[in-house]
Amino acid sequence: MTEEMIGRLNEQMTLEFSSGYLYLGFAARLESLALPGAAHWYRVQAEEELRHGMRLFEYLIRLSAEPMPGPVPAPRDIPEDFAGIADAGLRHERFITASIEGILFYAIGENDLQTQQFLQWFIGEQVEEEANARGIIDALNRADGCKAGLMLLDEKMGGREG
Ligand code: OFO
Repeated sequence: MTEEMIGRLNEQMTLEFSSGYLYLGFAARLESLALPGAAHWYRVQAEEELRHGMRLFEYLIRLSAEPMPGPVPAPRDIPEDFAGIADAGLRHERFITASIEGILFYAIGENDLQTQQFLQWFIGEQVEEEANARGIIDALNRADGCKAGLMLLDEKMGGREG
């Protein structure tokens, strides 16, 4: 594995941890907005992001490369309302998908078959991540500002298991 590849995987690992931090920021804002179910959903998502980061951590170790977690920035510009948060979540997941695809294309160029195979899991996971983010936006659109619809969505999101 090249130094460049190790650097890219380390960067992705840090991005996954950063995603978790961002979603914790979302959860905190949603608690302030009295939407505990949606806040719970993003808390669980934050834990999932930690597991994504750990997959990269363990992969680097398996290949005798040292994982080097980078600085995780404080979540900034958290939107003021739920609709803004949902949009920001989808934008973020699209950014993560593009980042993973970039590493995969690099692995293809390097004939690094192991990393190509390792990244396939993330490619599939990102389909799910984007679908979940779109699902929240769609549900909010269906509620169309109706308080009862919003409460129902909040309750449903509160049922997410870890
Ligand atoms: Fe790790 O999938 Fe979201 O960011």
